[in-house]
Amino acid sequence: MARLFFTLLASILALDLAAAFPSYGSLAGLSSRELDEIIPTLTIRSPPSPPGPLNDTSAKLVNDRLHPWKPAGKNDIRGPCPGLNTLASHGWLPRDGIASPSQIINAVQEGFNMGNDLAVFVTYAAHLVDGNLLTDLLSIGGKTAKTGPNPPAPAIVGGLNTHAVFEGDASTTRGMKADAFFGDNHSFNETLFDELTAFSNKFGNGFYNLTVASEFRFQRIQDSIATNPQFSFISPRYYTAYAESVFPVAFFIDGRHESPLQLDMNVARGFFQNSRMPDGFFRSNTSWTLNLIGNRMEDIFQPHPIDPGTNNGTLNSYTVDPNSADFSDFCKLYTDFVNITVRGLYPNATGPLLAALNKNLDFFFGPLEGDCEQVPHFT
Ligand code: HEM
Ligand SMILES: *[C@@H]1O[C@H](CO)[C@@H](O)[C@H](O)[C@H]1NC(C)=O
Ligand SMILES: *[C@@H]1O[C@H](CO)[C@@H](O)[C@H](O)[C@H]1NC(C)=O
Ligand SMILES: *[C@@H]1O[C@H](CO)[C@@H](O)[C@H](O)[C@H]1NC(C)=O
Ligand SMILES: *[C@@H]1O[C@H](CO)[C@@H](O)[C@H](O)[C@H]1NC(C)=O
Ligand SMILES: *[C@@H]1O[C@H](CO)[C@@H](O)[C@H](O)[C@H]1NC(C)=O
Ligand SMILES: *[C@@H]1O[C@H](CO)[C@@H](O)[C@H](O)[C@H]1NC(C)=O
Ligand SMILES: *[C@@H]1O[C@H](CO)[C@@H](O)[C@H](O)[C@H]1NC(C)=O
Ligand SMILES: CC(=O)N[C@H]1CO[C@H](CO)[C@@H](O)[C@@H]1O
Repeated sequence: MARLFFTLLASILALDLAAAFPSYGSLAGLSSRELDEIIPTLTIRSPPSPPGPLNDTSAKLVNDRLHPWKPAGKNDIRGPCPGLNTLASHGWLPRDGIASPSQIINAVQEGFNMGNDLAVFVTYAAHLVDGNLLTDLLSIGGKTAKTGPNPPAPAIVGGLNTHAVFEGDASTTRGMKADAFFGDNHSFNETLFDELTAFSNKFGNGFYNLTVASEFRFQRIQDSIATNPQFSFISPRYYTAYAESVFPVAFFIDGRHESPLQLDMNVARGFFQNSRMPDGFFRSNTSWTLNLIGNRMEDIFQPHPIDPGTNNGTLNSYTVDPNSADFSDFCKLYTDFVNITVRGLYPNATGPLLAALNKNLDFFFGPLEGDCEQVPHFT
């Protein structure tokens, strides 16, 4: 009797777990038992090859009649990225914030003129750690608490808020002190935005430019070293932090007025706080490739070079981590991301999951073909 009861209970809980599992939830870190319960409930979609580059990369109206801003509805997901939030709130991405990698690549290219190599690389990096590789779906935010018995650590099913893998410490405008240690990590923070404005006044004559970006990035790192005992600033976060400091000058400036590269702070607020393009906004006139963004990252890094490292559990204990990839070796960013980050999330993948993993790893490698050596497929 008791046994029957527990068997019934277990199957109800299992059903609940599977039924509650969203199509965009990441399967990373789940046990084989959990995978056996969840995978049969998913509609598997074999991922298409990523879209190619735009044919026409000139500036054009992107806040147009077909892409009006609308506030996010109560079930619409938004996350830590003002670029993707804005694309969703203008309908360049599905307004609910759930998309396939191909949809994201098309949207960042069409809406902001992100270069194809950068779009493919960043999108598959995010998808590999935060997306569902079997349904080919990813959410742009909304960490979903895992329900059901024995929630594994991490008790999350993905989305771009998944801390420390893709999203990370020392953000520009997000989160209290913007580090996970302090709790909230993705909502817009007025105090931080005001600090950014003060830096723009001090170093950019009221605008955000690469000088402001450099000074503010440096200040955010110093602040984290002094206030967050667990501050971690190693690859891949090391790279994304500098890249994200460039993105506002690359993508939030109207493509008709890109010289000099300076961003009006009211326009910046629209994107960061309201996920909103200015009326009549034209996308950049430049296709921002990995190389172009990389050069501007150098501009931000050079005035205040800091090597990747971590605090060791106490304040002001920042220690360089010689094992982390840095700007001198871009291929190591790729190799460690695959061999350490992704492998760590999927240590035992088999069957369709393993096949999907390897296929997405191929897509992720695409932009580096010819420059780096591909890591062998997982087996
Ligand atoms: C191509 C796919 C993209 C993905 C997967 C992505 C993902 C992310 C993630 C996870 C973060 C949070 C990192 C953190 O601060 O902890 C972020 C931040 C950011 N993203 Fe994106 N992003 C993408 C494209 C873009 C585009 C096209 C833009 C600009 C139009 C953009 C602008 C930014 C900015 C400015 C931040 C920093 C926000 C802040 O620190 O306050 N991103 N992105
Ligand atoms: C992967 O397999 C190893 C060895 O069998 C096991 O110790 C580990 O818990 C498994 N990891 C996951 C996430 O299932
Ligand atoms: C670009 O042009 C090629 C050849 O004309 C065409 O096949 C392709 O669909 C175009 N791509 C886009 C995104 O319009
Ligand atoms: C915003 O960040 C500031 C400075 O880090 C912090 O003191 C404040 O509590 C944060 N506000 C919210 C609403 O998280
Ligand atoms: C940023 O703006 C300030 C003030 O106008 C200017 O001195 C500085 O050279 C600008 N930086 C860049 C990289 O254009
Ligand atoms: C974009 O606009 C800037 C400033 O007007 C100009 O210097 C640059 O040559 C343009 N780039 C392209 C690709 O048209
Ligand atoms: C952490 O670093 C500080 C300062 O460098 C050092 O005094 C301390 O012993 C280190 N603590 C640990 C646990 O390594
Ligand atoms: C990555 O891992 C694979 C499989 O363990 C190994 O063969 C390869 O040498 C590793 N690559 C690097 C650069 O560490
Ligand atoms: C790790 C962490 O701090 N996560 C927090 C990120 O922000 C969300 C939404 O505010 C919180 O619910 C998480 O606890």
